[in-house]
Amino acid sequence: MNKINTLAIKALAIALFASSCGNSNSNGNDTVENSNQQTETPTVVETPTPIKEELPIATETSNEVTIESNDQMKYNLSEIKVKVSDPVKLTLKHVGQMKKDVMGHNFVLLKLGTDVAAFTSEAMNAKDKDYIPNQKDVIAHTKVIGGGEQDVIEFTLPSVGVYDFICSFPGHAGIMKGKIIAE
Ligand SMILES: [Cu+2]
Repeated sequence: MNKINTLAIKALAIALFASSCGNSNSNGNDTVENSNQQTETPTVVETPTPIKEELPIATETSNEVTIESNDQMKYNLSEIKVKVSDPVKLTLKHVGQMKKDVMGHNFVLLKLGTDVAAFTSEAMNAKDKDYIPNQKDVIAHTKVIGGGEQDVIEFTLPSVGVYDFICSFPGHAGIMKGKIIAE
């Protein structure tokens, strides 16, 4: 009977040892699996750079303004803030190189309430008037200039408001437009 008991104890000990080994093995496996998961490279989501379509905006109120126009048919400002009732000195520069019969630009400031679309379409047929079809809708305007040229105008806005300005050279006003805010 003693021998049998001893064998039984040995068997039990082996079983316990084996099971404890098994536990440590499975723990080890778990650790390996975890480390595998950690080393997986995360999916990189590339966000495409948005195309900048908004024009830079003049934020400071100033009655001395320079606005640039270029060969890409653009002004560099879409919003100009000025002080109402004080004279405004505005310089239009053409920083491109193209000639004025191909890429001419002007700056036409329209009175409040003007139908900009109607004025623009009339201007297309007013080449003989430097693309200013009438004076009744216009507060002030530069002449049409080509690359390397500039023109300076002075005007005073009599009342607070948001005034439209455009380039009235044919086909330009859809892009070359903005607001003067008199405050
Ligand atoms: Cu233009």
